[in-house]
Amino acid sequence: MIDIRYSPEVAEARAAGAAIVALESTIITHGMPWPDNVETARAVEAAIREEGAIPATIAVLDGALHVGLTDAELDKLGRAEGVAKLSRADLAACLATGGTGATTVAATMIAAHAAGIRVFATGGIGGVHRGAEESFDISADLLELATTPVTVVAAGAKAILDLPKTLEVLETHGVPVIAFGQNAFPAFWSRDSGLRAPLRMDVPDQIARAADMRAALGLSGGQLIANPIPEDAEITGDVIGPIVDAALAEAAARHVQGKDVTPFLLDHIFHATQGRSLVANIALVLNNARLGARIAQAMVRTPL
Ligand code: PSU
Ligand code: MN
Repeated sequence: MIDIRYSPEVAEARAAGAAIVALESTIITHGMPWPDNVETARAVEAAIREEGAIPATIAVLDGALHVGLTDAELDKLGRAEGVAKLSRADLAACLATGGTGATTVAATMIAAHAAGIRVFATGGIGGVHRGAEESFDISADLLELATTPVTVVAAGAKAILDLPKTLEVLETHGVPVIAFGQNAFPAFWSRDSGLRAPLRMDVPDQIARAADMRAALGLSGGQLIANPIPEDAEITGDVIGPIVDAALAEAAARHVQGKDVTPFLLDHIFHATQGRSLVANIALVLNNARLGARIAQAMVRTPL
């Protein structure tokens, strides 16, 4: 059995059977610059509490798997440089060697499941990168969604990815992709990717029931809830599209590869938009956290 370090708040919530929403830490260490990263992480936790659930930010600190970070731990992680980015392939090795690392969507799902947490809110998931037919770069997040029974709330996937291929891979692996409150699959900064989402639901209760039905059917894996960015924070495709293309060209020119691709692109787009991409990013993460809290409560009301 893995020794999980629960924060006092999360330990209390577990004992009380309260609704808990997991949060990833790669978004803190690799997704946003300091100090916006720590401020956003705190605001996201506060939004979950406001909605009546308890946040559990997940990370590996000095070889221990933490579910729920104290204020001091969150601050230290947010300021740290060169923190490892942990996906399914790296999590166990980091724990075994006493390392420190931030969890991606895939690793956060694994840890949340180990802690009995069924809902996880984030910004965007990894997916099939553009040019994957050459690079084979497909995020482990997609296979994790096919394997681990956690409902992940995200604002779709970024236009830095190949969205049609991302949806195809999810379909192949039997992952339900459920747009919340609209028909279109959202594209992170934009509400509409131009692609139709395979499924749609309009109330958190249905999402909770769908998770229960998967479990009852003995289906492995989770579900992806694609929650569009709030209208007032949206950056439409015609504005962000050319910026994304320029970022991709720069990444190719510098031969950025593997794990470094997503953080490189995010940083490039942040500078190219004079920070507007970050403002949108913060708004959508908050929005996803609130929906995650509502789904977690629906799951607790009528547990499996
Ligand atoms: N997409 C975003 N923001 C992020 C990430 C993805 O819009 O911060 C992070 C998440 O932690 C995600 C990871 O799980 O990048 C995917 O990385 P990769 O493509 O290397 O699997
Ligand atoms: Mn990759």
